[in-house]
Amino acid sequence: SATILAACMFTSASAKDLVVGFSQIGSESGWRAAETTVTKQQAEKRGIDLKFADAQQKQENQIKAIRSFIAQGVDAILLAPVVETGWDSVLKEAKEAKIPVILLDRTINAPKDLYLTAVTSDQIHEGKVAGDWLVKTVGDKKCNIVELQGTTGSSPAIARKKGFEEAIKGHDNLKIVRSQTGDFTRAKGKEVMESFLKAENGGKDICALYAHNDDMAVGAIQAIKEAGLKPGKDILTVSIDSVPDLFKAMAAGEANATVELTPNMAGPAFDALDAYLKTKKEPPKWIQTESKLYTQADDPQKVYEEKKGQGY
Ligand code: GZL
Repeated sequence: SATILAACMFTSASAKDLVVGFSQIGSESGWRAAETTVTKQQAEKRGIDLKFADAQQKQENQIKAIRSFIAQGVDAILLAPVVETGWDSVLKEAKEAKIPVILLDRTINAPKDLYLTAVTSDQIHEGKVAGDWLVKTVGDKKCNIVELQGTTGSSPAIARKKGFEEAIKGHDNLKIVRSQTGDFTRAKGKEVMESFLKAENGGKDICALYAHNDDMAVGAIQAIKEAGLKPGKDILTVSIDSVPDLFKAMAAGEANATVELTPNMAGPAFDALDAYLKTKKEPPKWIQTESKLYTQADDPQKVYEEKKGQGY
């Protein structure tokens, strides 16, 4: 009857009444692709109408996307900021339009009143966990380290470098001999690792690789094998994200350690948004996600299978 039809229309309309714009960096890594998948799943589950924009890792595309979301009059904006700086003016426009902005997985250098909250890991801690593992693993043996940095100017690249250096400070047998950005991608990680190997006596002088994400480590592992060395044995590897392909390498003895980063930043973000829209009470400025170390002792094959179901 008309009443039932009206009721159905009302419920479906209210279920879809929250419209959220998501300015995503791109799909530079397996982790980033999983974050996109999980964010879409979380929106679907909550009946949120998600407007998705992929910036191909360019800040100007993210700024354009935010402006378009403002013009559309969305209820909220999710932003995974490719770099830390350059956001003030566009976020002021969102604030003037009374559209709350939530940061996902990276932070920015901007006044805190320009965003509602940031859902991220503690990226200094991630670097420290990685460094502490290497310190413990090499003992007092001389260990020359090469470092593949994340995207230049991004909060994870800055923080993960800082945390790792804190961990190895005071252990003079550990030294970072080469450090360069691989832009968080497999291809660039492989290319830069090839140059490190050439520059370091074919890799014979390299004891360990620290990569700011697993995708660069996976690319570097390929380069190490092509140079005739055994990754995981001749050159130890430690990286961050805990994506399935890193566990595949670990199960083959070709990778040693990874620090987990959940791809589900959107769940806590949507929960905080929901509470804020209902109560108008601001959430804390930082919602921290956990970091866990995995090594070859943690049944990597089993973890690989489990990870395949988590958006990867
Ligand atoms: C970290 C996130 C990083 C991942 C990379 O929170 O921003 O970006 O570690 C991704 O895989 O490129």
